[in-house]
Amino acid sequence: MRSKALTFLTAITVVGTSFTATAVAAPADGCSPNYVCLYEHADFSGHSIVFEAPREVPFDLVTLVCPGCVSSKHPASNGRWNDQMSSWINNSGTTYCWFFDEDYGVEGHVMNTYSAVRRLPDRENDEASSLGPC
Ligand SMILES: [Ca+2]
Repeated sequence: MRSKALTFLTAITVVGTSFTATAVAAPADGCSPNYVCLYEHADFSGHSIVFEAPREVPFDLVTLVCPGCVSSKHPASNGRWNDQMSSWINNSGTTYCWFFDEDYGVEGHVMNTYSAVRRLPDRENDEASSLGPC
């Protein structure tokens, strides 16, 4: 599993060219070196938002707008990054953690260096509200 993720990251670093810290339209086809990339949908699809590591902000997903983002689990979060993340890539040397609640609250989940999750389990899908180095 880990080797597959690393192989994937190697492949996508060649094509990754987005360096913005704002939401961008699909398709999100890569995550540049030294960036953490969050995706609205599984398989690194839908809207995406990227953060350069190890920057601390903006990690409060509750306040970040995501025009067009739709959460089937939490409709009240439509249009924001709160409760949207379904897949992620950490293409940096910094370990991050994402949390169910804002301000790094409730149930942290480790996002290891140079790794990716293509599809969060149902229980964790559309739940991330904050993240940061950990
Ligand atoms: Ca989602």
